[in-house]
Order: sequence, then structure tokens, then C-alpha cells
Amino acid sequence: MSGLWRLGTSAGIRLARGGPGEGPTQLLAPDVTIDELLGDGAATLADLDRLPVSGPVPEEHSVLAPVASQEIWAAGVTYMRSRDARMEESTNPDHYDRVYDATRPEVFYKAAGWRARGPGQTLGIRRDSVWDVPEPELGVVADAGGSIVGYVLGNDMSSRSIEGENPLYLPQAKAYDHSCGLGPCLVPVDFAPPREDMVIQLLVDRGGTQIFSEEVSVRDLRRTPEELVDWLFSAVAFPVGAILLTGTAMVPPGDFTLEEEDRVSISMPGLGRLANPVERVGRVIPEVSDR
Ligand code: DO4
Ligand code: MG
Repeated sequence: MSGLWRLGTSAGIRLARGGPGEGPTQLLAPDVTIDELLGDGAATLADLDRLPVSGPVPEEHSVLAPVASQEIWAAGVTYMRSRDARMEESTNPDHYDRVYDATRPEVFYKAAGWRARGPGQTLGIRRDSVWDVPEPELGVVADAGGSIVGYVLGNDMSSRSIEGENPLYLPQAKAYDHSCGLGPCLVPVDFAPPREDMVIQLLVDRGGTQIFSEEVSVRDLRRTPEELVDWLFSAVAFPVGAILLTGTAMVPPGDFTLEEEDRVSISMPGLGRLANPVERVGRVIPEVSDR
């Protein structure tokens, strides 16, 4: 099983190949880019094992989010568990109930590729939010033609207090500094486990103690990833492909909120592990009456 890794090296950003569980081992030729593999290049992600190699991965390197110019989008309320949680937290539960069964899914813009955070990089919780959760999600990698060519783990970090206050605040609950985790590598469809066997695990550690763990199966996804990608591509062109997070089935109990310095780890056999520390980001704007 091979994955496509994006690395920071002393010679700049380079792509590498290696198993999702073992890490990057072979540096790819410098002219191989994610944009070409997902766009109109001669090679595609499916050719990963045949791409030219320039040598071993240098010992000194950092692992970056495996994304270049791609936009990252996300689908929501795609699992019954997520629908129920949104209905519990929201002042307007009806929206979530209806979108779960509607023909048109909820699809929203999450982040530009350059904003995504890779393994080990901090993920953010907003200073003006009081209820924050990780959302471990299966990410699908779509090429420019809208075909699913790979998978990646994603973390759709979210503020439940901001979204719960008013569904129109969704973009602020979802898109802020360091709100999108992605990694550790892109796994071509042929090298990934069959979708019906995919199980995502979440672990949250606070000060060395595991405070939350859960496993969910991708089988419970209410729509197929192909259907979600079709909707995403229905009126938007993606010349270098796109990444779509397919929604969360994992909702910690209502009294759970992330805190600074928690460690969030998302994993799936065959896709690897995405582990990140949590930090506070942004600033609090005073209420109008306090200004
Ligand atoms: O409507 C809110 C988005 C929910 C979401 O991100 C999810 O279900 O994963
Ligand atoms: Mg989500």
C-alpha cells in the first residue's frame, strides 16, 4: 500500500511515496506535483507506484498537509448521528432534519489548500467559542473530471456554540485559522481499504489521559461519496481537482469541549494517522454594549 506524502525538506517542498502506516520512504522527482496528478498532467494519482523516484527521503523533513492548490470542501449532516447532534444544539433544528433527507446535500467551503494543517501541526479552537469539537471525516480526493481517485483523513474542526446560535453562522463555525486538518498522505483508491471496511477512530488526550475515544464505520454514511462529489462539481469547476470531507458520524457527549493543549488523533487502517495538538486562535470582539 502506498501513499503520496508532501514534505518540507532543506531543498524545499517535495513529494514522496510510502505506506500510510510506515511513513514516506522514496522522494519523487522534483517535477511531480499534486496539481498535475489531479489536473491535466500525463500521470494521475493512480500511477503513484510508477512515478519517477529521485532518492530516499532525507532524515530531516517535516510532513505537510498533502494538498497544493486544491480547495477543501465539506459535506454536513451525512450521518444520522450528526443530524441528531445538530438538532440538539441548534435553535433551528428543522434545517438539519430536512437536509438529511433532501435530494440536495449540505456542501460548504472549508478551506483553501494552503490553510490545511498536516500531522503534528496545531489545530485551532476559536477564542470566541465555548463549545468546540473535532470532526473526524473521510476525505475523498477528486480529480479535475470529478472522479474519486483517492482518500485522505480530515478533521473538520467546528464550533458548536457558534453554529448552534444561528445556522447562518456556519461559515464562522467552520472556517477560521487552523480549522482544517488533513493527512497524513493521499491514498489512491486502489491502495485503500474497501469503503465498506473503513472504520475511523478518534482519540482525544488531555495531559496524558485519554478523555474520549470512539470508532465509527463509513458504512453508515447516508449518501455515497460519488453523489456528494457530483453535487460539488455540479456548478463549480475544479481544474486541479478538489478534496471533499464527507461528514462526521462522531459526536462527543454534550458536556465535552476541546481545550488548548488537548491532542486529537484520527486514524484508519490503510489511511494512516492524523494527530494534532490544539491551540486557541483569534480574538474576542466585545459585545456592542461593552464597547
Ligand atoms: O451543518 C453543519 C455541518 C455538519 C458537519 O460538518 C458534519 O456533519 O460533518
Ligand atoms: Mg463536518
